[in-house]
Amino acid sequence: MTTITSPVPTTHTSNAQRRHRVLVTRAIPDAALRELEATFDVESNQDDVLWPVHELIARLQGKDGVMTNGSLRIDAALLEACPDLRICANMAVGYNNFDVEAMTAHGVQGTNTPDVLTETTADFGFALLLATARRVTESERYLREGRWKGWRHDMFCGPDVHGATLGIIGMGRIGQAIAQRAAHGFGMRVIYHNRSQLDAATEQRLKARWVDKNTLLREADHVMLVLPYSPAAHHTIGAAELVLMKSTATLVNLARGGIVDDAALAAALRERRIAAAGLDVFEGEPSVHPDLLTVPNAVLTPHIASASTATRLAMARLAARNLQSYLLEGKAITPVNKLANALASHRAAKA
Ligand code: 8YV
Repeated sequence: MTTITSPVPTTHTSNAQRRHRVLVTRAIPDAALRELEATFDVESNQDDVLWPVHELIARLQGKDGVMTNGSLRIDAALLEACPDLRICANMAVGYNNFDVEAMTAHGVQGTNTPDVLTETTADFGFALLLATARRVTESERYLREGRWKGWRHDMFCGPDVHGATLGIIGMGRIGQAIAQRAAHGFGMRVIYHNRSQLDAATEQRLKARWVDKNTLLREADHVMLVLPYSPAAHHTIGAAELVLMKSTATLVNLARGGIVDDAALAAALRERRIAAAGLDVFEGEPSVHPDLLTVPNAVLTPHIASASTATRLAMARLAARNLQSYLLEGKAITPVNKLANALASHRAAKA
């Protein structure tokens, strides 16, 4: 059920006239919702109804802030239609759902949830890597289907993870947390590709070496994608890149749908041009390319890399704190855009 809590006067509001109004577009952990309700008049959606855009826009009228998730597009058209909006707090570290330029032009602050999900997401990177290389889900299906008749020396053999070469594309916080696990937990050789090279001390700590993308694809036994989505990152891995990979290699995509050309990947998997893939994100999700659903050598999960109970709560709390800090004190905790003059000119234009 959608609820609108009744207005309660608070000393927090700067003009002390009214409590700020906030829309939470999807269900969030109850504890985070209670924290928001202590400060704001909150319209929530704990039944997790997917609102069409016109309904979302209607609900945003009179709202100062909105908590979004990574699949809700915030663009110029929506901002035009919601002139009261001052902040969009994404409950996600990725914010490719934001048209940041349009938000800045409209004087709307954007925020995300970095750091709180780094370790949980890196854990999941390893879960997918191990499941993919060691054929965990494929062999489980075989067992459940009653096809297991006894031991064979080559049953579900796959490549080793320990001691292998891991190629990480995207060496931000999550990439570094994966490198840490790889080098220190699994004795892997880590090579990485990133726009900027890490400083020497960090490279040494992570035992990681920068290489160009093609070298990474040729040398890696396992390739892990953790770069943010941008138009420039679209199809970072397509047919041409898959050709460079070893036939025994695996590919893990933890990043965003669209970074991999899913059709090209499905063809490479079907033809065994690479050994296997582990995918948590998909082009056009929640739809999944039909060919990926039928190849046996793909481990497919529904965008759950950050889904530990504690981390999802931490993400919601950070998004809530961003709303509170910005609306009550004028300063976001983890901003993704700088408003500066844009905010002033927007306010002037509205006055
Ligand atoms: C989110 C994610 O669960 O943080 C991100 O960027 O991809 C996930 O942790 C997802 O975006 C839903 O908001």
